[in-house]
Amino acid sequence: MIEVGIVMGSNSDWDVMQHAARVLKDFGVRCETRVVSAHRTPDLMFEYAETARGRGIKAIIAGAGGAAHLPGMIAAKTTLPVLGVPVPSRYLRGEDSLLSIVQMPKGVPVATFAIGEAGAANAALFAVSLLANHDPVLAEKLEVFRRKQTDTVLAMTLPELD
Ligand code: RP5
Repeated sequence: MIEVGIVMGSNSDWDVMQHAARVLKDFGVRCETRVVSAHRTPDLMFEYAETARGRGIKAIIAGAGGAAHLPGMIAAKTTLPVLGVPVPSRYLRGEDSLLSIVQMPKGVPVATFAIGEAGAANAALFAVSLLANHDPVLAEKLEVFRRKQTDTVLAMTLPELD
C-alpha cells in the first residue's frame, strides 16, 4: 500500500524532490510522486489533499519553489502531516520558498525542512520516523541507518598539513 505522497509544483522540482523518493525507496516505503501545482492546477491540489487519507496515505511531502503555496494549501485541506520542502528558486535561491512555506498561520501546521536536497531527504527521513512509530521493522531500519551514518563520520580523517 502506498503510504507517502510526494507532490511538487512542477517537474522542474524533481531534481530536488527525487531525493525524498530515493530515501523512501531505500527504506522500502512505498510512495507516489505527482506534479500538483497550487497555482496552475488548484482543483487537482484540493482533490489530492481531500482524497489522500482515504487512499491510505499517512504523510504528504510537498515541495515547491518561489511563491511556494503548495504545502500550506494542501495542509489547509487535510489533517494528514504535511512536510514542506522549499525548492531553490532561480532569483532568490529558495529563501522565498522557505519563507512561503514556514510562515503558516496558527492552526494549520506544515513541518518545514531545509532548502533543497537536504530538506527533501530529511522530509523523507521524517516520514519514515512517523511511520516507524507503528512499525518495528522500519524503526530498526532507521536505527541501522543512523548507526551507519555515525560510523561513517567516526571514520573520517583529515589531511595533514605540509
Ligand atoms: C513553482 O514554481 C514550482 O514549484 C517550481 O519550483 C517553480 C517554477 O516552476 P516552472 O516554471 O519550472 O514550471 O510552482
